[in-house]
Amino acid sequence: MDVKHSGFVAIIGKPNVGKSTLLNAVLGEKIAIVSSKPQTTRNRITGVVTRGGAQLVFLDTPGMHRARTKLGEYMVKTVNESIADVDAAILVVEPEAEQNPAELELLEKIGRRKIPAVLAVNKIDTVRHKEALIQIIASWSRLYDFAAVVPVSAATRDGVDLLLDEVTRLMPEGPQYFPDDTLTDQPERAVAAEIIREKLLMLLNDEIPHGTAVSIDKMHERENSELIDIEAVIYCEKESHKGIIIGKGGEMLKKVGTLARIDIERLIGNKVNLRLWVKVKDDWRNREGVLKTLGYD
Ligand SMILES: Nc1nc2c(ncn2[C@@H]2O[C@H](COP(=O)(O)OP(=O)(O)OP(=O)(O)O)[C@@H](O)[C@H]2O)c(=O)[nH]1
Ligand SMILES: [Mg+2]
Repeated sequence: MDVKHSGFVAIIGKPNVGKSTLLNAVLGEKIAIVSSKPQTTRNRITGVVTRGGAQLVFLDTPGMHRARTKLGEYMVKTVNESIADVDAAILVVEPEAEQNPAELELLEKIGRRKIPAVLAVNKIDTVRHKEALIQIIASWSRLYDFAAVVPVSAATRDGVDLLLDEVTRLMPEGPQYFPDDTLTDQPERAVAAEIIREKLLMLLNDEIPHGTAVSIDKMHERENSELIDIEAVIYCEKESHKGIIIGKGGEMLKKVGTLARIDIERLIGNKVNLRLWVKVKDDWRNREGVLKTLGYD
């Protein structure tokens, strides 16, 4: 394809507004994990769309928040670094007229850099009275000179193509950064680890999943077979959490493993033999060295 326009687009917003769901909707493929709990995304996730002579490189970012741990600081830094070198931003918000401090901080940051931005008012499938959107849009528009405002539902894909059109319009002339068929630059290992973390977020309550991290220690295709052996370690913060993650008779860990395996198989197109271990690493979210070995550096 003849790419003439291209650029990097940061997807930003407070936690849990649907940034990762939106990335997946834009790509038409699930590459970013999603959960109903805030602070799901920890790393910058890249997704590439190449169409109509343009290539857009989307950067899904962690939800902007006030960090309480070193991991939190790493996540906030990831947001700030993502904003630093993009051609455009999509600010994703709940269908609400109020802003929180993290959102105001994001607006201030993109404003200072004069980054063209599109406001995506997400979750409109939950808005009963569409007239309410007018007031919401007016409230946000007073705070920033958005290039466009698009009400969307990342969940149903309503408005997503329109959003894509608006963002494409903002792309400067530029080269093709990735081959036509590139979807993400994440290695399979990273995706597999994230899928396991998604299941932990889905199945466990409160702080426990937020205190977990997943490391893929082995990913190996068996000779003369399509089967891939994956060995992964789930790190958690306390001995008591370990017990809950494993569950009675290993039931919880089995559930996590089964759900993760199905998703990993779908993604890599091979049968997978997934083995999970659970280990305790005291207060790892505040230990620089451990964060590094877990890929948060
Ligand atoms: N009803 C509805 N729910 C949505 C929509 N988009 C996302 N959600 C839900 O909102 C929750 C958060 O979605 P995520 O995509 O993980 O949100 P995020 O902004 O990436 O969250 P962090 O990574 O924690 O910052 C999930 O339960 C999603 O299913 C939408 O358009 N409509
Ligand atoms: Mg996310």
